[in-house]
Amino acid sequence: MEVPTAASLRDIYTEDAVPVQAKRWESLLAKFKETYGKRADFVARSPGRVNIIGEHIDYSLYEVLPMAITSDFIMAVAVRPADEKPRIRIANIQSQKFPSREFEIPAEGDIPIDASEHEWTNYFKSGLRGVSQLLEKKQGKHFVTVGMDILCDGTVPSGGGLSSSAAFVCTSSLAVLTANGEDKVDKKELCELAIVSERAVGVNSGGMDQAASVFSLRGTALYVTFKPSLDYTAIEFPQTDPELTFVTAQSFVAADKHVTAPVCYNLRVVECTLAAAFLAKAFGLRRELPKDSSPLGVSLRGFHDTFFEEKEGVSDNTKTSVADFKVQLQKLIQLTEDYLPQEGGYSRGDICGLLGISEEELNQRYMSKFPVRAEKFMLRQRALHVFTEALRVIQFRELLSSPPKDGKEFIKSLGDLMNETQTSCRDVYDCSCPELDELCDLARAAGSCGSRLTGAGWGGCSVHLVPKDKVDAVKKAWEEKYYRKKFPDITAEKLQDAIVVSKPGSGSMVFKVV
Ligand code: NG1
Ligand code: MG
Repeated sequence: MEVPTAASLRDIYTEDAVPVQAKRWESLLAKFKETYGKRADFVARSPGRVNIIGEHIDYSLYEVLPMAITSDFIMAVAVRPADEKPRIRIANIQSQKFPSREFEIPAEGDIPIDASEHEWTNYFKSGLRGVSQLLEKKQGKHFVTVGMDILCDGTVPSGGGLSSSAAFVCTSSLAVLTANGEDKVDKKELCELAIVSERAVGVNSGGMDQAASVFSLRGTALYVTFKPSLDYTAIEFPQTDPELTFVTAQSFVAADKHVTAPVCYNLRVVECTLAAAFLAKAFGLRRELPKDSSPLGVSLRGFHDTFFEEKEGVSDNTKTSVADFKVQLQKLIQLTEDYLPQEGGYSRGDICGLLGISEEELNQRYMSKFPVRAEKFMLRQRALHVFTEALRVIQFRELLSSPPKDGKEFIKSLGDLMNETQTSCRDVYDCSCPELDELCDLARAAGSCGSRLTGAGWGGCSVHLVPKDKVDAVKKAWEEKYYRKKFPDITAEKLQDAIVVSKPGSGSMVFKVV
């Protein structure tokens, strides 16, 4: 499975989007020529995503269901002459916000990245570093990548919960691979590389965003699995009456992970990992939790599989039927309620006591890669969210593959699951915020069947399942009761960007400039 080379923009965008995109691509290439005095060799491209269901469970290695959106990151590239020291010149169409940079590729060692600084080119560097490491491994010797001149243009709003970061990192990785002659890029390899690379920017992220950005196929959502290894299935939306539409609405509360990671995202990753270690100990599992691809190397999914292996003799849980897997999750929800009873959370002392390790060891093992700040770790709540959300994803998928005859009933059942996710994110996982809750309430009152935050939360974006005949009413409610009230000076353009009816778009591609 290779990353396709697009022959025309019609391979990438839907017919209605082609005229606008054609202008944008032409202007990118013209600006490239103006900036560097030569033509670009190719353009690499990866989209943002909206997550339909399966929030904050990718890093616990449970299945998720995102889809790519049409907003994307495009990067025009020319390879620099081979007879000079390799250097990178990188610029952005939005030059005020993202100033041009230039740096040399070191002849030895890794590309330096200062994750403590919020610098836009870090996302490029993380892709560059990832590719160097991959090619080094493949060739068995230090690999110095070629020099590149680059011009970028991204339409995924940054800090807006639609994964501009993954779009940028996936595009960068693909561009560096292509520039270095790896033009038959394997999609899975690219995706795995982008997942690990993005962690160099300071967030202990899961793999959903990169999977959606790389693998998506136009017109379908993507069911992403992480066990036994990264994989995906394209999921079609059945035709219904009324038609299913997904609408996204920005809260305009910036969810800046660089500032909030130690008390938000990275802390949740630690809490889920600690919950896995705690439960394994509480149940007296004999085996160590298996090492896996999750950010800290052990996960709730690893605990889940080991538990049923030891207690019920299930030797390969990836072969378990969907019905039995659901029963397992229900059992785990019950057991979490019994074995993680402390509603007020667990202190470092509580956790060390059970795990039989010192606080120093606890910090070293779980909190040294990225620092987190917390007195109490909410293990019960985090595990409950993860297990219930994993169950909702399975139920959502079951509904899509065998929809009830009655269209209204179908949409309502899907929507109920999305609403339950929002409740769990708000009350149990604590990753919503008043503005996101308000957008959801307003949408439901105006006819949305399912409303929830999408992406990491704490601001950013929301997603809503709205029957087509209710879309205008929902938009109007947001405009009047949210946007105009909170931002009286909002421009028509910004308002237009805030609300988007999302159509599932296609994944990463390269466009050779001829
Ligand atoms: P955002 O913040 O929307 O990019 C993040 C993670 C995902 C996933 C979601 C929550 C990164 C790059 N992405 O998405 O892996 O965990 O939160 O479901 O950190
Ligand atoms: Mg992101």
